[in-house]
Amino acid sequence: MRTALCELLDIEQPIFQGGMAWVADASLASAVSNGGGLGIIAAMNANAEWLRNEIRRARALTQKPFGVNIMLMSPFADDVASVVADERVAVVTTGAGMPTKYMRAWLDAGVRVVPVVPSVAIARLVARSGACAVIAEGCESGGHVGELTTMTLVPQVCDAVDIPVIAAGGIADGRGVAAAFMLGAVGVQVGTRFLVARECTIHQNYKDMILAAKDIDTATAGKRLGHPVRAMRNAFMREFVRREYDASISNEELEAYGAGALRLAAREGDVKNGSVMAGQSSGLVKKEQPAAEIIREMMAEAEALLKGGGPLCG
Ligand code: TUI
Repeated sequence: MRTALCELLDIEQPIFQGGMAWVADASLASAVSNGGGLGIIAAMNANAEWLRNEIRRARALTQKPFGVNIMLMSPFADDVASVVADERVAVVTTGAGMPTKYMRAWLDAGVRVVPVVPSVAIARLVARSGACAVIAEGCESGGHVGELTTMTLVPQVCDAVDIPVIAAGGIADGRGVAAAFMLGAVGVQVGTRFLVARECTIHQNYKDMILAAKDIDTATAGKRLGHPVRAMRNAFMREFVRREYDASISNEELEAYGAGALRLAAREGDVKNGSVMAGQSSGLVKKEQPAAEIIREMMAEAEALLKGGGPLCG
């Protein structure tokens, strides 16, 4: 299913893999790119050397374009932003803030900039400062989320900007892809379903928790700190929420309690005491599959629906 996004970024299918911290490394990103989508390495809180190494590893594993995601709250954001320009990565996506101060350097290096936006106002700002597309991410997503749902955010962002819009949040099968196109998006970003891609190197316990999830098994916490995060409900989440509502605990103490929790779950497999970030679509994710198969399946389902195979088209 080719759209304007495929022409813009030289990809075969209009599907981005979300830039998930401690998850999205060269292994997953190259598998998604080899499957025809846009694989993305998450720079997360890693330093410049780690990112440069992952970029080189991805280049050895795929000839196709791939991207890097910069988490703008990272203490290494300046350093990893420079690596993206130096290495002339095809695409950079950004999250958890405004990428304004890096735009000039990226555009001068020929890097295409695709920020994640949680609102119309931020979409307008990044479009004016040189973004070639935006990812409108609804609060169904895993990790750090805004207020609006995908259903309401995507069409409002489409109306507000002249650049292509990619929908994210809650999309894990062909029905979600078809719905995103109906809302005006020309591409989708998928995180949760790629957590269980065969080439995703996270701990099996994390994958198993996603595969067993029901619709209501995720929740958000951390609003008090200004950055609510969606993750699976578990012992860590319950304790985090208890501390969040305890006025005797400072914000610094609460931040400290959350630090390292995602790594603990994703790399060490402690899915009780770690943060198992995942989206509301976890309940739709049923089996571990190669990334290329996930892409093929989602896009074939979407294409069939968009050609008139929906429940009202009998
Ligand atoms: O960034 C994400 N998802 C993430 S980042 C992350 S790591 C983290 N760890 C602890 C606390 C917070 C984050 C885990 N998941 N998604 C993209 C995203 N960007 N969602 C929301 C935004 C966003 C929010 C505000 C983008 C721009 C923005 O600008 C306004 C501002 O105030 O800067």
